[in-house]
Amino acid sequence: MTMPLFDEDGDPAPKSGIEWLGSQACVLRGLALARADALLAALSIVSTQAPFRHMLTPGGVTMSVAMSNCGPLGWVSDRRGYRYSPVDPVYGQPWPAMPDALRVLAGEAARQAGFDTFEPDACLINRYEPGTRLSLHQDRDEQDFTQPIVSVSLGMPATFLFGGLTRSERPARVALWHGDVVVWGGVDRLRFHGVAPIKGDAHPLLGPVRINLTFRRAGPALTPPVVTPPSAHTPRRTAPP
Ligand code: MD3
Ligand code: FE
Repeated sequence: MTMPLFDEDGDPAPKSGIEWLGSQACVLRGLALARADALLAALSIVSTQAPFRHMLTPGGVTMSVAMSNCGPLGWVSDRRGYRYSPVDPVYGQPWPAMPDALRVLAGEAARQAGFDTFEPDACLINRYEPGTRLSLHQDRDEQDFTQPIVSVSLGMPATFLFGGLTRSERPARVALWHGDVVVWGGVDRLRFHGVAPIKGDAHPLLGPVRINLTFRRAGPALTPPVVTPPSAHTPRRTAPP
């Protein structure tokens, strides 16, 4: 038995499996597909509590990608710069909690890519409309570059630009479809990357929209508590006789 490459309408069959983009970067084709309904339901609740907004760049330009966040920290941009904040600046309230369905998917994806423990404290939610793009950049606002980044694509497809460690290196183009999950870490963590302008037909489930979830460890690394051994000069309390 072989898998048909096209369905009865002539559409290509969804891909599955793992594709390596770098030695520590891969696409997990369709990993989120079976869970898309649950993810979208969770996102709809989050975006009622923290609606999508167009942030200002430090240069005063309105970003074409609309954003929201969930989890302990959220990525924000304004005239003062880029940073992670525990508070949604629109309401002065903490960001909504990270739904379990999202956290569990991010952990599974990281593990499949070879990162055994990933405990994200930030989930940035990007919303693209046709014509919207994200120019080439590095993600360097996080405290710990040893932690991977997990990204989940939903809705309209996108051409992801996967560059090198310098801006001048010409990026590879990788198509990302609804349900694809990408993991980047280790030596690939600081690669330049971006998203080409979104084009094509509206998505059957989401309409003319692409949603990308980016999970990160933005704050301090989770390190085991440091145990200080008793010093030789500290008098030791002995058990009473
Ligand atoms: C490649 N978002 O929000 S995460 C972003 O489709 C962002 O919205 C993309 O880039 C989007 O900053 C997808 C992609 C990503 C994150 C970190 C990387 C790609 C990376 C680190 C190294 C190489
Ligand atoms: Fe990025």
